[in-house]
Amino acid sequence: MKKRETAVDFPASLIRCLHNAQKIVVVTGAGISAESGLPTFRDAQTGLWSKYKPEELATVEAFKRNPKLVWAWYSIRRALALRAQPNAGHIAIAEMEKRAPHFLLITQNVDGLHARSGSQKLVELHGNLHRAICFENNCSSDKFDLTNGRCLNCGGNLRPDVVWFGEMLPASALGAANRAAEECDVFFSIGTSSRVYPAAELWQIASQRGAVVIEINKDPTPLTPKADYSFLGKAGEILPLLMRQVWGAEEKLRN
Ligand code: BJW
Repeated sequence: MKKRETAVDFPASLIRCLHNAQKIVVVTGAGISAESGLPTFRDAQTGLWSKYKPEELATVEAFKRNPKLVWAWYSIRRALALRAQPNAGHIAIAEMEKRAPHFLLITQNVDGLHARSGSQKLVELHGNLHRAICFENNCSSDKFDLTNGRCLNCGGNLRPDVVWFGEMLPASALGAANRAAEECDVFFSIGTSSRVYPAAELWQIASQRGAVVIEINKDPTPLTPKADYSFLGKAGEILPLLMRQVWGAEEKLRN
């Protein structure tokens, strides 16, 4: 690691680098939505769900074993996501898109909060939990009973349109993410444990191609010691401060 700063101590070299950046890539994970009240993926589950590990629910095997259980878990998360509001971190990233000459936001999240905060140049690597697909056949979505997770066309189970462990990521999304990581000059990793591949490879691709890698995360990750700049703290607090210092005060970014 070349440098480590506290949350409010942004060095002049970083401010200059962001001012001059031509292509900025931002990768986010569950931590960016934590301040909107959504549990991160590896947070301990609470209540009814405390006996299940998310890693064990997000697989085809788990779904085949107990489709009702997995559908119920996603139904609760869908309802939570719909009730949640984008936070200052989401909004700062949407503002960054407007300032950078070229920009791409690559999210591992399936909650839809980035799009709701105004991000447009957005790739959803792991799908979106607000969409469903027929698990048995390629049936059309106008015959889905979303309440009970049934396809009314073939009678089969519905599953959320997300990427589970062991499944391939959508080729176009992954292709766009890889290309952007190869071409960017600044790469942000925000609110992700950087443990799930291929997303966890993107910062390595960017770094090998000479990009400046900046991490903003509450806890240290495998990326932390390798990042050019690492800020340990909440994205919803650090990002608006950084945005104001780099691109000037903006009404939207005020707390
Ligand atoms: C804050 C904060 C605040 C809190 N502010 N920060 C290479 C090596 C080893 C294994 C593999 C490999 N390549 C592929 C694999 C297998 C596997 C994998 O990666 N396994 C690892 C666990 C080792 N990958 C796959 O299977 C992928 N498919 C694939 O590669 O296909 C080809 C292939 C198949 C088979 C074999 C080999 C190749 C698919 C991965 C799909 C991941 N899907 C999930 C579920 C999506 C649907 C859902 O949400 O339910 O995606 S799993 C889960 O993890 C979810 C997340 O998007 C993803 C990443 O988690 P994330 O976002 O980082 O969350 P957390 O909770 O881990 O971290 C949150 C962080 O935020 C923490 O660090 C906090 O500190 C921080 N935080 N509050 C800032 N306020």
